[in-house]
Formats: sequence, structure tokens, C-alpha cells
Amino acid sequence: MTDEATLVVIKPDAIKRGLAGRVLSRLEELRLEIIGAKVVRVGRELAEEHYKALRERPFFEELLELIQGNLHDTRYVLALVFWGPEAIARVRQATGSTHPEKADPLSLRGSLGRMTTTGVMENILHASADAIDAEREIKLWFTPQELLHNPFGSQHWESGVRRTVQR
Ligand code: IDP
Ligand code: MG
Repeated sequence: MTDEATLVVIKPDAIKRGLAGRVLSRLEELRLEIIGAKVVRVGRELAEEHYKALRERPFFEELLELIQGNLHDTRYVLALVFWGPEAIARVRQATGSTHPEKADPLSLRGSLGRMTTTGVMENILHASADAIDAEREIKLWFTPQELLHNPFGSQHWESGVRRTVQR
């Protein structure tokens, strides 16, 4: 099995509801290593860059507001990099599919996520979908210095967060 790195972002809806610890406990059961972790105040530019593939979707504006914490009055997220065998697929499986009501009931989204009565999708966390996304996203959210080891060999990069987040 190949060792991989994957990005997890515990979203403002989970922070607000006090679910970050439960998310971490479930992910710890996968026996992956945490090679990076930090609190991030997400600005609009980071939000747009992170979700740029969804620019044309009707929910894009709401999604930008959600990840910035503007819908939950909780303007920070926890960003983590997990490392280990088949990390990307295993974290995705534990996460469950996008819509909380369609997700496997035992997954994080299926058990902890919800659609609010006002129609906001609270799906708890982001998890990288595949190797291309994982590399792009980790390089956007973290610098090599912030990780215990560099998952991408000797390559160096400048984190997008430093450029885009208003601290
Ligand atoms: P994923 O997070 O399961 O990979 P994507 O399709 O990449 O799902 O969408 C990214 C995020 O956009 C979702 O996690 C969710 O927060 C939001 N999103 C996706 N589809 C909808 C929708 O139909 N309505 C509202 N928000 C959505
Ligand atoms: Mg996705």
C-alpha cells in the first residue's frame, strides 16, 4: 500500500457544534499519522482558491461563506494533514459522501452532519478527493516547514494561506 498525504479541514459548522474532538477520534482510528495541524482563519481568497473547481455551481457563494465561518459565526477551521497507507481513500470513506442525508450513516457526515431547516448543508469536514487534489490542497494550506515531513519529496512551495489569509 502506498503512503499518501491528505488534507482534512474541520469546518466551522463542526467547530460551532463542538464536534472537532469526535471527528479527530474517528480519524485516529484509521491509524494514520498527523503530520500537520493548525487553526486557520479562512479568508475569501483562500476559500475561492480551495473550491475553485466549483466556481460555476449555484451554491458556490454559500460555500465560500460557510468555509469562512460567516454562516456559523465561528470564523476558524482546523486544518490537518494525515499521512499513511491509502490515506486519501480511507479518510474519504470515513468522511462519507457529500450530502449528510445520503452519506453512510456510520460515516462522519452521515452520523454528525445535517441539513439545517434553513437549507444549509452542514457536512462537518473537507477531505481531499484524490491524489491531485490532495497535493494541490496541502500546498495551498501548508508550507513544508509546517509539516513533520514533506510528503512530496524535496519539492518546496509557498503556502497559499500565507498569501491569502487575513490574520
Ligand atoms: P465533497 O466535499 O464531498 O468533495 P464537493 O462536491 O467537492 O463535495 O463539494 C464541496 C463542498 O461544497 C461540500 O463539502 C459542501 O460543503 C458543498 N456542497 C456540495 N454540494 C452542495 C449542494 O448541493 N448544496 C450546498 N452545498 C454543497
Ligand atoms: Mg470535493
